[in-house]
Amino acid sequence: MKMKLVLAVVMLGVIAALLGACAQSSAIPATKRHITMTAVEPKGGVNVSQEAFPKDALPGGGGYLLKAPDKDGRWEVSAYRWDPNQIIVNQGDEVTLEILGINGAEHPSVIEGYNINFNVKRGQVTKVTFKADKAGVFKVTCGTHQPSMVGELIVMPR
Ligand SMILES: [Cu+2]
Repeated sequence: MKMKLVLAVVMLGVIAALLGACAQSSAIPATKRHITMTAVEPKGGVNVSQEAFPKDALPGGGGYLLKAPDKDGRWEVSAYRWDPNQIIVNQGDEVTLEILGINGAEHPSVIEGYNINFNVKRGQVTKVTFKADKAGVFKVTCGTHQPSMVGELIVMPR
């Protein structure tokens, strides 16, 4: 009986803490956000004498690259990515994404749901500025490098 009472008190404490955390997050005022990102292509490689070349092809779409062994037996694998891949803002924030192209000639892209189109070119910074007025999860999709170059814009509701 005593054990159940202790458990109930602990549970109430946890619920109160969670409610407090929720109340705090909704109290964050809208603010200007400046987030730097990069378009990158992390790569790994090895010699067939150490690791066999994979038998299965990777999914198509331009995002994954699997290079067959060269004359010396070295093979490589890479994927195009946004870094970071998830951006979390609060509804009402004025957001600027500052995106540098490092790998890949260009990345014609869209923030779905916001219908914002932009292009990131190697060696150049692309700035995408918008008001995050719609809450939800929105894909940030590069049309050239699928399925790997899809990020998420997460807009937390007020
Ligand atoms: Cu791309």
